[in-house]
Amino acid sequence: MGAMNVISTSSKDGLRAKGGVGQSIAHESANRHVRGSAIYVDDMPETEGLLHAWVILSDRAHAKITTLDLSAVKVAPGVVCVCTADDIPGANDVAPILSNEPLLAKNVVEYWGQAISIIAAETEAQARAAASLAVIEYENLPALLTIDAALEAKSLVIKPMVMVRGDVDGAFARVGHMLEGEVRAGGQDHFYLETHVAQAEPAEEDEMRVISSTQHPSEVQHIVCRLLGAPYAAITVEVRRMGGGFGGKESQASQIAGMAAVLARLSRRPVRLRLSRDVDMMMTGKRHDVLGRFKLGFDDTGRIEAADIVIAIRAGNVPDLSGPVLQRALCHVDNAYYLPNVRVNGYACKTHTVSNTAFRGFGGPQGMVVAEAMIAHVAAKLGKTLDEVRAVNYYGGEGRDTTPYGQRVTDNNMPRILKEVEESASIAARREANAAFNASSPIVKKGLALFPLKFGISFNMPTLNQAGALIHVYTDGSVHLNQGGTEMGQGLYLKVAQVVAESFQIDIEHVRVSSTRTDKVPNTSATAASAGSDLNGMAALAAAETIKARMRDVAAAKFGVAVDEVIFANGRIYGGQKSLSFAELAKCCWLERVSLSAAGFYKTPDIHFDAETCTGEPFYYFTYGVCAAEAAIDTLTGENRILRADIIEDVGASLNPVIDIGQIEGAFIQGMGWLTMEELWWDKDGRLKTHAPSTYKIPTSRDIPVDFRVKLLGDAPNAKPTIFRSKAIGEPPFMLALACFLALQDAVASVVGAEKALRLEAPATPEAILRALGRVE
Ligand code: MTE
Ligand code: LUZ
Ligand code: MOS
Repeated sequence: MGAMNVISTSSKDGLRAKGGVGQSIAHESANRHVRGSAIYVDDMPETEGLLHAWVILSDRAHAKITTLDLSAVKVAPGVVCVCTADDIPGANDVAPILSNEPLLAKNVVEYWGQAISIIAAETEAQARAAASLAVIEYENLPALLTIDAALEAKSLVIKPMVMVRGDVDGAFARVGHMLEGEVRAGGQDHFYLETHVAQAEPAEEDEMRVISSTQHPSEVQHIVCRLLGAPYAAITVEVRRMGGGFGGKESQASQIAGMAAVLARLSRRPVRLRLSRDVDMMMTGKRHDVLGRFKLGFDDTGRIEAADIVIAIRAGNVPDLSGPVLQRALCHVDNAYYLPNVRVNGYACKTHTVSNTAFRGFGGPQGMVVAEAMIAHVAAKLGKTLDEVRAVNYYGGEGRDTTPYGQRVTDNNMPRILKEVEESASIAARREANAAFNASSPIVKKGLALFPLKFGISFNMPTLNQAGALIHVYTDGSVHLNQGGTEMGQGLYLKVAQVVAESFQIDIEHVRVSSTRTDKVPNTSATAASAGSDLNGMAALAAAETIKARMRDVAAAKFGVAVDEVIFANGRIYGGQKSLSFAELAKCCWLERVSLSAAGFYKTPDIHFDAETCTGEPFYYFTYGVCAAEAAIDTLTGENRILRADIIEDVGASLNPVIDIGQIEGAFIQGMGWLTMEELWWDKDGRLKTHAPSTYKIPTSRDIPVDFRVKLLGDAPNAKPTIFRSKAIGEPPFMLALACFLALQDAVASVVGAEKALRLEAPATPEAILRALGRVE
């Protein structure tokens, strides 16, 4: 490990290998994405005997199943296999962390859209038609649908969480001002372009190959084995790419793969299951909606001395990942602010709705919604701006650098980023211009707001911060790279290939990244927590350096020079006056019987966390970013637009700037969707009514800020020795969209004043804006 941290880019005569780290290269599948030749699971040619699966869903939120009559289903045309909970060969349990989270409901259903039975038929149309013939009768049970109802009933999926630092009650007794407030933000569907899909192919005996659209092949492997009662070594899970995951395929892909695998086992035929958009939206979980309540004590400047906070998230029917999600919400309720005396009580509410799950930010966005509401409430109360209140609360200065969970904030880039955004986005001048505009514009009103982001990088369960890679160098100099991370569009395969190209100093065309497979790199973590390139990049570097050291020895002997005189540069290996191409040296190694294959492993150093007490240093480092957003609202219709957004994001020394900028743009727009337009709506019986794009509005190209300026923070290598000093990028910029919400709130405030504008709830749909304006009930 030690040696790897000091690796620098080697070059000779100023020449660099094409496609090493730091270069802006297009996504490895960009051409295939555009041409439509990138192969997703449902694009695979249909093999002989392939069956298609469908799912029978509950149409009650909470009920006893009194009759389950599948006799008509079983004899329907084309049907080969029908499976209920009782037919599952192993355990009926898909829980990722805990246990008792059924694949198929047995006796009782706990949400509208829960799977009760699965069917395999010769064609998808036959499977769907058969599903509609099921006769199911229920006896309704009382359903808890909302956070409020669950809190009242003390219905939780896991025990409450508490995080405390300092003397909260003592601090309240001392402060000059107090207030109480509340904030809510809705959930969000992942709306990946590719819905959940998997194909299971039985082989000899208990062996099976499962191709799954998953962020977590190892967990799919484990859960398929649990459902089938098979050892892990019998099942191989493979994923080439996902058409988006966004957290939705972290734990829940195992349900879909599990269904395909169970049907494949029972029918002894290959089975494909691809959910339709409607079924995907009804049957699988989303971002947790959140309720925050806080009591704050602060001084005349707005500096917060005491905070007593409740964060409640809607978990749905089972725990799934709600524990770690809530944990991350608690660990981000400080955002960029020092809270000297703070108590946070966290509740993961059990409701009779679909189990919510990981979604970009993983509780961080929910925590920050509460953080920013606290700032906004203090500002409104004191008649100050958000920025004035933030200024006295930021981390930094004597004794003000420790988070509520006890981790010190060392690498604080916030002051620098803030200053750069304030200047480059001409904040002061634009505020004045907006005030003038609002004074003369009776209907359209503008708002402007900044949002500062601090986000902790690493899985908050320390164990998960490990990764592996496997590299083969062939005798023609081409390189086969396999690593534990999955590709969901974020460019991980490319970034890791760049790392390997950099290490070997070969052009990136020579590095081939193959599908992620559990039989090549075992026991992997999900590709999540934005840590994909941090973890797998390091593991791949370790593997490459192992092979490189062997090649170096061979080259030194061949050239008759010392080992440290051998230089890998620009596709060649030099020593003394001699040189060989990378391919020639690979061939020499083979002739000398030197292995050209190696596995690499990495674990993040230094991190630790006690989930019971919510203390420790869970994050290897923090990322920072600032967004300044300007919005306009139509006060008659409530419609809104984001006119301009200026972003500077800290990605350390970027592995690939163009990919990182793409991640920022995509994440930001996705965050905008969450906070300004995407609305999940359940009826009083707990039935999701927004399960298709006709009723669920996600941002389109026309919703992009009219003027959109994204920059990477310059000259800011990670203070920690991460892979080539880069920083994670996948999730953090999602939260920058909070600037849009705050800008809309600012526009509302120009009409009704700052205190009443606090009524605005996320998503800030036209209806929500009209409600905040007091124009509708
Ligand atoms: N980008 C694309 N195009 N598609 C995705 O599904 N998922 C996001 C982010 N960026 C996602 C994406 C989420 S939730 C995470 S955690 C990271 O990518 C995971 O990949 P990384 O760790 O390699 O950044
Ligand atoms: N922790 C985290 C997790 O910070 N991010 C994740 O995606 C995650 N997934 C599972 C368990 N803990
Ligand atoms: Mo991302 S929510 O950590 O998959």
